[in-house]
This record gives sequence, C-alpha cells and structure tokens, in this order.
Amino acid sequence: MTVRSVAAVDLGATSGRVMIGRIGDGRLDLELVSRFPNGPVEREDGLHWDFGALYEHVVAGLAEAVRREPGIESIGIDSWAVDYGLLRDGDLLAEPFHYRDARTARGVDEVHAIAGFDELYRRNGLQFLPFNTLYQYRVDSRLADADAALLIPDLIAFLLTGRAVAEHTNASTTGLLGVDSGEWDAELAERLGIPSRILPTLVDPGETIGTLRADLVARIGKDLPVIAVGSHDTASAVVAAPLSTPHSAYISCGTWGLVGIELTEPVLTDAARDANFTHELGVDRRYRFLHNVTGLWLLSETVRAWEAEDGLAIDLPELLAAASAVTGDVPIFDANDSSLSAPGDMPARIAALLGAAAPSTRPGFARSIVESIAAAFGEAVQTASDLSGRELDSIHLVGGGSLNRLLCQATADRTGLPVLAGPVEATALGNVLVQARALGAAPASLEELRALVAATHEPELFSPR
Ligand code: LFR
Repeated sequence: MTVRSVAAVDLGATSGRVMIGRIGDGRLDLELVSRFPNGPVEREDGLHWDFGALYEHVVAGLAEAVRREPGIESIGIDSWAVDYGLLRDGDLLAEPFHYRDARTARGVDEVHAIAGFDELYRRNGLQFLPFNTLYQYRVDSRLADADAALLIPDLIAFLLTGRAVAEHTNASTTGLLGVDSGEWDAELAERLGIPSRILPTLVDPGETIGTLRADLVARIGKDLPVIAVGSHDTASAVVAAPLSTPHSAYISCGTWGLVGIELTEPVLTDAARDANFTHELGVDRRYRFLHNVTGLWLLSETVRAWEAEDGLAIDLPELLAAASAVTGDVPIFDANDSSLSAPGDMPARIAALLGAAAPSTRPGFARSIVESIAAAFGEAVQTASDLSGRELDSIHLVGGGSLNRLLCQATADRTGLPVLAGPVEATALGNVLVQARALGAAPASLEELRALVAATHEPELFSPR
C-alpha cells in the first residue's frame, strides 16, 4: 500500500485552515498548510462573515497545498453549521450573515407563530437554537430574489466547481430536513414562506460534487475533484472521535462544546425535546444525539476583552496555568445563559451572572469559566445517558479544547468518568478520512476508521479525582 494524500479545508468560527492529510501504510497524519483568522464582522445591517476573505484564503491555501504535495487527489470542505449564502443565476446576492446576529430573534417568533417548537421537533428532531437556518431564512429579505441557498461549505464547493448541492449532514442543521426521511421537508418550508426551489439536491458524504473550474485549475495548479465530506464540522469531528464502544460519550470542543452520543435510531421523546437534545445527521446516517454547550467562546471572548483593555496580547497557556493554581472553590455560572451568546464585553456579562461571588483576579475568573463549562459538560453527559438509557463509561474529548488540560481534568472530576483527550484536529481528520474512503484509500466502516484514528493518535487519559 502506498501513502495517499488529500486536501482538507476546515473552517471554524474563530479560524480556518487548509491541511494536507496523508493516509496509508498505517499512517494517518496532517500537515498544516495555512491558518487564517475568522470571526464576526460588524456591517451596517448586522453581523456577517467576511466571506470574500475566507474564500481567497481557501483558494490560496489549496494552491500552496498542491505546490507542497503535487500528489493530492481531492479536496474536502467542512465548516460551522447553519449559515448560508443566497444565489441568483450563480451570483452571491449578499455577504452571509453570522449566526450570532440579533435579527434571528424575530425569525424565531415568526416561525413559532406558524409552527410551534413541539411540531418542529417532531419533524426535524433539532434542539432549539435561535440561529437554526429556518429562523434565519424567515427574516432574510433577499430570499424572494434567490434561486438557491447554499450552506457555507456547499457555497465554497459551488464556487470551486460550479455545482450547487446540499451535503446531508450540514443540511440537517437547517431545520428543514425531515429527521426520519432525511429528505427536504418542502411542505414545512413553504408554510414558513421559504420557497422550496432554494433547497438544492442533497448529496451524501463520499459523493463527488464536481471538479475544479478551469480558471481554478490554473490557479490551484491541478485538476481536482471536490468530494463531499461530513461538511458540518461536528459531523467530521465525530467521525474521527476514536469511540470504541457505544458506551463512550464525545465532546467536540472548540467555540462550542458539542456533548452527546452516537445513535442509529432517533430518540424523539418529549423528555429529549424538553432537555433540548438534538438529532443532527452524521456520516453514514448516524444521529448525533447531543446538546450544544457554550464552549471556549466564553474564554476567547473574555481574553479578547482583557486584551482590548490592556492593549497587550495575553498568553493563554500562562493564564490557564495560573488558573490551575487557584486553590479553593470558585463560583460557577450557567455557561448556556443566553446573555453570553453575542460578541461583546464578556467579563462584565459573566460578572453580572456571578454577582458578588465573581472572582476578583483574572486567574480566578478564568478558573470560574473553565469550571462552569465543565459543569455544563457534566450535566449534558448525564442527560444523554438518562434520555438514551445507555450507561456511559468514558468520554472522548476532541478538538481544540483537548489541549486545555484544566478543562479535561475538570470534566473528568465533575463526571466521575475517564476523559480521553484528543485528537486536537479531529475535524480535519474526519474530513480526510471520508475523502480517503471515497478514493478507496481507507476502510469502509466508521468503526474501522475510528480504530485507525485510535492507532495513530493516542489520546491522553485524565482520570477522575
Ligand atoms: C461547531 C458548530 C456547532 C453548531 C455551531 C453553529 O463549530 O458547527 O455544531 O451548532 O457551530 O453553526
């Protein structure tokens, strides 16, 4: 067997990256080609993504990847979920909105006046998040002009190949996909005033979306196919979470902490709905039965505010080391409090939740944040177990949060379960694995793919204390 290589584009809410993935001869590894910042940008009509800059970074990163590794055989793209661009005759009508934009509140009220949350949950199986795409569509004044709506990875794939499709895992985060059927719920869309013509043909991870447009072949340096992967970043991350038994929970931790288990059948009970547990579609039609916990967003926004105050960069590892050294109990707050979701002065908003108990030092404050995230993780793990009736004996914590040792240990302590941390780049690895499988360069089942991850990326164990 030889080593094969692919390019993975992985766009997160705070940074994006292009990587080369290599697989074969017992190997599975990543080479970082480029990393670029991402985040909300304030425009006249609200919060957006600087999509033009992101797209340029993607194309430049792909060109550099091919320069470094001319043997690359394909491209896969994943990003955060729910956000989209509207097209008319192939042209982007407006810069995509950021899901943290405040306009969605009106969308929620309007949608729920037509179809209540209970009905929505029965149809789409999704937890309530105020930014689910259907709420955004409802208040998008450009919708009437559009002939297609593409989620971010699909939009990039369209710009690269000219083919407009909707990859299944990410499509499930719109709220317009039937949880049982896996097909567009056109009836619901039309009832909500969302023209079903904008919903593109669905494709599954592993299908080839198309090949690069001629001008991009020249710029990137090679004629390459774009292969659909689990284009929702969390779907890709869970592909590469080295779960070895159904009794393992996962936490995919970056900006968000996605806490749950993998199921083959949905659990559409009233209790699951009331606990706000979602059924996002996974690769190979598994369900991610999980709850969104506000993750490292709380820490990164806090650090951003302190840096603005000081006019100086803060060394995160140093801050976390000082936070680890804090002795005694720190107060915790509800990490999912809705006051913490918009960008802005995070320390003041957290202090308002903590009241008089708010730690007065920065290490103490950071410790409160980490412990509060871990407490919310613990609660969600317990709820996942209660709702599914499944006993859980370990937690795989993957993504950027796996580097945060304080968080990993606090999660083990608060759940009483061993936490297996890593891989840190689970999302990019999942992206690579699904491309490799489509190319015949990786095994067929998710279980075998995960075994390969486990063999090549040994997790670090945090035992509960
Ligand atoms: C994680 C993630 C979550 C989704 C949130 C918003 O990056 O994709 O799964 O709920 O971002 O899209």
